[in-house]
Amino acid sequence: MTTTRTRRTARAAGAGSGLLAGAAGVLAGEGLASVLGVTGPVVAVGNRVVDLTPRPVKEWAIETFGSADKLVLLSGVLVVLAVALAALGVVGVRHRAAALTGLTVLIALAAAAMLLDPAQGAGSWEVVACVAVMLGVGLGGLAWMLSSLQAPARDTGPRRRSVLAAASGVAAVGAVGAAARTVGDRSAGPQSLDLPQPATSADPVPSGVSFDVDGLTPHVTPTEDFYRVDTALQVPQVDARDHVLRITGMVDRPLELTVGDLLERDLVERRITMTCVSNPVGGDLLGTATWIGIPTRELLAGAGVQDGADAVRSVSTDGFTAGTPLGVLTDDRGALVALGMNGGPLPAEHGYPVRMVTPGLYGYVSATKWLTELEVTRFEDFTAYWTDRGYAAKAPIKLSSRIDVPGSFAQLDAGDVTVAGVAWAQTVGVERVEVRVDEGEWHDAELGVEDSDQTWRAWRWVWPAEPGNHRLEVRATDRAGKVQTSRREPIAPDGSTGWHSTTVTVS
Ligand SMILES: Nc1nc2c(c(=O)[nH]1)N[C@H]1C(S)=C(S)[C@@H](COP(=O)(O)O)O[C@H]1N2
Ligand SMILES: [Mo]
Repeated sequence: MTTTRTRRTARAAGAGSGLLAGAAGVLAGEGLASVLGVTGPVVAVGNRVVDLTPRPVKEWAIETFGSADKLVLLSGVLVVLAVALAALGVVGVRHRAAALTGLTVLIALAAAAMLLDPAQGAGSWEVVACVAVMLGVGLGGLAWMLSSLQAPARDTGPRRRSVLAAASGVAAVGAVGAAARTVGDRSAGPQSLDLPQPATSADPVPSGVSFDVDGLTPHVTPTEDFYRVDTALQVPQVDARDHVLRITGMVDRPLELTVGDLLERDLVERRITMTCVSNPVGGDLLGTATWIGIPTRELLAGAGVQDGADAVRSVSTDGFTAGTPLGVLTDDRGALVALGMNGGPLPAEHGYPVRMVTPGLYGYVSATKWLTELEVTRFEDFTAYWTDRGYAAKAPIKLSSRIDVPGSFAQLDAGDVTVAGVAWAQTVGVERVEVRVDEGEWHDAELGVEDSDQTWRAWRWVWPAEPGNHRLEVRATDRAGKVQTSRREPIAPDGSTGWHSTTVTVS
């Protein structure tokens, strides 16, 4: 055996030892974390990376990877971790102390990420226990593996056996961690509650609200198709049995309401179209659901709002915060603290057990999910999750419209083609929708029967299509007489503008 070959083998064995011991440490930490119900080290590190990522990079990631962005990020964290562990193992073949110190530093970083996770109070004993386990398994495993590699090589038989013994011991501990994680994930609290019938039901959906056109967005979005926007890498799993909503700040009587307290009140049901500020022109980050909840203003009145307040800062279990104008939560638009969606309890993804739904404002300033606190305050006294990242403090939804059919680059036959879509101007109402072809004159579209000014409105127009390539454009006018602007604005700081268009080929 040449020396280079021996060295290469030693390096590979070192890298393998680092990976194996590190993986066992991470799995042990993940396993214990999931049994104890706290955020595990990998997701905690991912969450801190998200928090620290500058806005342009975040926007690029969302545009490039779409809803796979979180998977890409977690994979990135795992790849970086694997490379670091392998490198530590290689170093450890010759400098054991250096490798063990390096691993301690990695675990300390994970510990910091876990302690900073808003889902678990800093200094929680659960985090300390996970860190202890990671240190024990990771450092112990690496030391064991490295010393078995360094055992005198006079006889390769016993040495191979001791390496194998160490490797299988470390792997076994990792497997126990992985198993614990699976069990821990399954034993999360029940994800449902008994939602009573609302005392006030929503008006039935008027007939004629939509058109029978293939590809046209349905008036009420099925829950499983409803868009989702979360900053947290993992959907928070909240146990409704010990969830509390606090109403605090500039109030006469701070309140602490359990989910049971909330369910005992008279519930109302309202259809509301929610919209995300990140919806690009023509995008689908909006949806309509039937929400069941308590009027936000009743809860605030119960606490007694004091003079001088102009905002409500809402807080989520996951550390997300939003700032909503107090007036919007107390006027007649019907803002809700919601417990139900489309007839059932809120799904975990949409804020179980309780969230805000506020007509007329983009979600990031009005729709906090997994809601724990409504703090009555003043805009000048706080900032919130997205305002800290360059978005506007006040963000009413902008008048907008979208062509659902025909889709971009559709190949159509000449003759009558139905063009259809939705338009929205929440709390104002859509008065008119127009379509034009190749920048010709505008044609009035037929409007669906209005549900309410809080929901989108369907429209259609029959186009006598002639052969060629054509561009269709849409614009809406709201009930106040405002015509949707053609000016293209970006998503940040307060929502995109511009006309949606699609290009089609007719033959
Ligand atoms: N806790 C928490 N609440 C949140 C968010 C979030 O990331 N975390 N996203 C907000 C944004 S930007 C929008 S548009 C809506 C989306 O709600 P949905 O995911 O139920 O569609 O929730 C809002 N509430
Ligand atoms: Mo959003």
